Amino acid sequence: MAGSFNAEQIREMLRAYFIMGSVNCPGQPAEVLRQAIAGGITLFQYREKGKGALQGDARLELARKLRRLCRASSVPFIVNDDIELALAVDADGVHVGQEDEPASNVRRRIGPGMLLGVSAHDAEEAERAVREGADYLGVGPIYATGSKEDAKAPAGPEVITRIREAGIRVPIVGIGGITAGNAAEVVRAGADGVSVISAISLAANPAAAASELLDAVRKAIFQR
Ligand code: 3NM
Repeated sequence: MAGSFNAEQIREMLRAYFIMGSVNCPGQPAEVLRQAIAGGITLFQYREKGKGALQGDARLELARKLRRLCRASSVPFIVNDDIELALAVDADGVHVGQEDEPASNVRRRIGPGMLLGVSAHDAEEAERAVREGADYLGVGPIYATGSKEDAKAPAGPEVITRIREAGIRVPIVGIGGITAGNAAEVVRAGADGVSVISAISLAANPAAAASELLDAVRKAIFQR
C-alpha cells in the first residue's frame, strides 16, 4: 500500500478518474483538463500513447503543464507507463498495464510512497497485481472503446463482480466505454469509481461531462 494514501482515500480518488493525452483532445489538452477539473474530476492520468503521441521535450513539457494544473486544484496526478516521466514531474503515482514493466519492478523503482495502479482483466491478474504492490486495479474494457487500438473484447461489468467474488478487496476502477449513462452499472458491479477518456475529452462541454459522471457514480455508491 502506498504510504501517502490509505485505501479509503484511494477509493475516493477513483470516483471520477479522467485519463488523457494530446491525441485524445480535439483542442488544447490543458484547456480540456482545466474544464474537467472545474467539473469535479477526482484523479487525473497523463497517458501520452497511440499514433501521434508526443515524445521527448514536448511530452515532458505537456506533462509539466498538466501536472501544474492538477497541483493547483489538489487533484492527484498519475503518469501512464513512464516511470522516468512520473519521477521527473513529481507525480503522485504511476499506472501500468499487463504488457508494461512488471508491477513488482515498478513498485521497487517508485518506492512505497507513490500510488501504483495496475490494469487487470481477470481475478488471476488482479491477485498477482495486488501481490506485486498495486494500490488499485483498473479493470476493462467494460464496454467497447474507441480510445485504445489494442483493447480486448468488452467484458461487461460482470468482470468486476467476478474479481470481487474472488475475494479481492483493493480499490477498483472500471475502464472502457464508460459514460454518465452506464457508470451506475459499473459501480453496482463492485467498482469504487470509473475512469474515462472520451466521455470527457471529446465532450462539447468537458466540465458538464465530468460533473455528470461524478454525480452518477456518487448516486450509485450511495444506493449500494
Ligand atoms: N484502457 P474510453 S480501455 C486506456 O481495457 C484504456 O485496459 C483500457 O477510453 C483497458 O473511456 C481504455 O474513451 C480506453 O473508452 C478508455
